[in-house]
Amino acid sequence: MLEQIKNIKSLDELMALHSATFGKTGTMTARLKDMKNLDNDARAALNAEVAAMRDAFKAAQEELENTAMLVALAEQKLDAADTSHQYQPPVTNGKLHPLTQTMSEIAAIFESMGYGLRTGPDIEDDWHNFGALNFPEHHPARDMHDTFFVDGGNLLRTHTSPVQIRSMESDGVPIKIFCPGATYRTEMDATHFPMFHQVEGLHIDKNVTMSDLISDVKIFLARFFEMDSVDLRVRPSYFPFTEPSIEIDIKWRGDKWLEIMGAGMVHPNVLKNVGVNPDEFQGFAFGAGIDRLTMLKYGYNDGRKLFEGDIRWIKAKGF
Ligand code: FA5
Repeated sequence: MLEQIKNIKSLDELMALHSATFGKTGTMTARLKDMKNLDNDARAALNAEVAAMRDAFKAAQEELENTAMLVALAEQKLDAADTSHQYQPPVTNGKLHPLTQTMSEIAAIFESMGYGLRTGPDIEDDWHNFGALNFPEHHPARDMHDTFFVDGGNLLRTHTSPVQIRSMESDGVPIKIFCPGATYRTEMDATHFPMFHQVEGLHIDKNVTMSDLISDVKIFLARFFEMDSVDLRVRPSYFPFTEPSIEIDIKWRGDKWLEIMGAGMVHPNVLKNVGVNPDEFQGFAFGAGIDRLTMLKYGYNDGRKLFEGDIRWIKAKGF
C-alpha cells in the first residue's frame, strides 16, 4: 500500500485512494472500527500501520502539489517584453499650467526687448515690501494692500515691486529688468485671488523718460495679445513709489477701455533708499497682473477657473 501511494502520479488519484482508505466506507476505517476486538500487540501494529500510511499520504500530497506549482510557474513565466495582456491607457499629453504658459510667453517677450529676468522671495520683510518703496509707516497707502502677515514681523509680498528694491540693492544702476512671480493679498472674488501673479518692469538709466515707458508697454501688449498695434489710455493715479503715477488702459475689442497695469516714474525717495542719486539716474517702473492678462487673452470672466483643475474647461479654452 505504501508503495502504491508513492507511485501515484496525480492529486486526484491520491485523493481517491485516500477516501477509499480513510473515508466513511474506507478499508482502513472498517479495520479501525474493529480495533476493540484486537489484542494489544495487534492494536499497536495497526496504529503503526495507520501512522505510516498517513505520513505516506502527506508526503505524496506535498510532492504532487510542489510539482503542480512548478508546472504552473513555468507556464505563467512573465515575458517582460510582451505587453499585449497589459492595460494600455489612452495616450494624452500633459501640459504646463495655463499661468505657467503665460509667464513663459511674457518672459520671452521681455527678454527679446532687452529686459533681464529677476526674482525675489515670496516672504518679504516690511522694508522691501513697503518701507523702501516709500510707503511711510502708518500711512493709509498701506491699506491699499490687504496683507497676509507671518511670524517674525514678515509678510507675504503683496506685489512684485520689492524685487525692484532687491535688484537695485544688489546690481545697482543702470538696470533694465522684469520680475514675474506670485503675490498675495487677503482678497477673494471672481477677479481677485489670495494668491495671484504680477510682472514688474524696471528701467533706470540716465535718460529714461515716460515716453520710453509707453513705447515699451505698447510693444509688450501688442506682442502678448498678438495684435498689430494697441491703443492705450493713460490716467493719473497714485502709488507711493512712483511720481508721477499712472494707470494704463488698453482699448479692448474696439469698444471698451480695460485697466491693464499701474506704472510711473520711480520716485526719487525709492532711488535714494537703494543708494542711487536721483539727480543722475531716473526711470520707470510698471506692474501688471498676470492672472488678469491671462483672463483677457483667453476670454473668461472667472479667474478662479484657473485653479480648479477642471480638465474639460482647460481643453475647451485651448490651453
Ligand atoms: C501694484 O501692485 C503696484 N506694485 C504696481 C506698480 C508697479 C505700479 C510699478 C507702479 C510701478 P496694484 O495694486 O494696482 O498695483 O496691482 C497691480 C495689478 O495686480 C492689478 O492691476 C491687478 O491686475 C492685479 N491684482 C491686484 N490684486 C489682485 C488680486 N487679489 N487678484 C488678482 N490680481 C490682482
